[in-house]
Amino acid sequence: MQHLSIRLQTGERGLRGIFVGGPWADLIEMIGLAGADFVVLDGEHGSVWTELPHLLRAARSVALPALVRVLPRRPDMIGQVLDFGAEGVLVPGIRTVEEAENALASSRYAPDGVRGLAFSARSAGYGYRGGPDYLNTANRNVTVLLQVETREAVKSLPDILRLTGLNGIFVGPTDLSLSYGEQSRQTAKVLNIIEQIRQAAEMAGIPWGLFTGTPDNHREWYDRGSWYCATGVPNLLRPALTAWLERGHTR
Ligand code: 3PY
Ligand code: MG
Repeated sequence: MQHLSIRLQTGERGLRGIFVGGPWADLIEMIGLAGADFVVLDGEHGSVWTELPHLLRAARSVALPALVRVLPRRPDMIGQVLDFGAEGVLVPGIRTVEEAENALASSRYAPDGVRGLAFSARSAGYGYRGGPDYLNTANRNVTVLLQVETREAVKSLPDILRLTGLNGIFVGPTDLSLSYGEQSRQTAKVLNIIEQIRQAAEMAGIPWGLFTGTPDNHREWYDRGSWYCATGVPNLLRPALTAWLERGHTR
């Protein structure tokens, strides 16, 4: 399985991800077999926690890189999900450079960070793949995407983009719109802010991407050079359910 961090380092763009909010191992396998580039197991707004280790196994079985979205301002959760075998983390709700630094440091072992080490963890093959080889590659292979979805993060963006170890930023248009007093992620104001974020990331040479609700929306950002976009299972299912329920059922 090629690590997401390596694909991004080589400058690959247009990666496609799916957020999965429930404990559905079969669905994760389907998403991998369908050819998605990564999956985000949503521990912020979803109910994945009880099954997380099994969901990560399902992703691994179809060579699908899995990021876990942890809770905001809970850097202690980061090492835990990485120990379970997550490929990386998506960190929501970042507001300040310090919060961004904490998230990055929690994702990497010393000397790059402060992640706690246990070779007995699944990430180190329960000790079978531990030792220097593991330590030398773990920091490089992990993917840490920080969400830019608050007004404060937009203000701190130039400093956040300079942080060592940042694999990319991920815009959360929904929270961003709320943070700017808007009630839709499609307003001119919100789109303008996302465009400013895009330009700042491009100038800094940092991968950027965002949550896209519809295929058209996805295509638009893909054409603008997004490194990755992701949507959620409900966004995929709603139109399919409506179409199936309505087609051929006119009473
Ligand atoms: C948002 O739009 O706020 C998100 O976090 C999408 O993942
Ligand atoms: Mg959000």
